[in-house]
Amino acid sequence: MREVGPGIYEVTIEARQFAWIPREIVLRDPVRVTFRVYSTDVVHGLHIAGTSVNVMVFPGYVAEFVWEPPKGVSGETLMICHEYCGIGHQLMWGKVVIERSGATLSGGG
Ligand SMILES: [Cu+2]
Repeated sequence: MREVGPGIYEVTIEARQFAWIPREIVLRDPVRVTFRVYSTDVVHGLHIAGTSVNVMVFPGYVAEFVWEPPKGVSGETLMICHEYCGIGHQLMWGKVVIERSGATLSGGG
């Protein structure tokens, strides 16, 4: 993961039975996040709970998409696998942490 500009992130995630690598992603005041997700084994599905992020991850392809987290989104959430990928599927989760430097959140936007 790298921050290429203020709030502009590029995140590469490896999916494999039964983990996301890295397991935790911390984004400070994210504006635009470009994800590149690939699988080293079978089909997986990436969903970041409570957000619109939901993408299939096929071996041999890179799933690339841009996410602009709404300003009201902050704190910790899970990234889970939503495509059954084997007997350890339910163990396949990670964490996304969004830190906001603003003093107040209106809850909107
Ligand atoms: Cu899975």
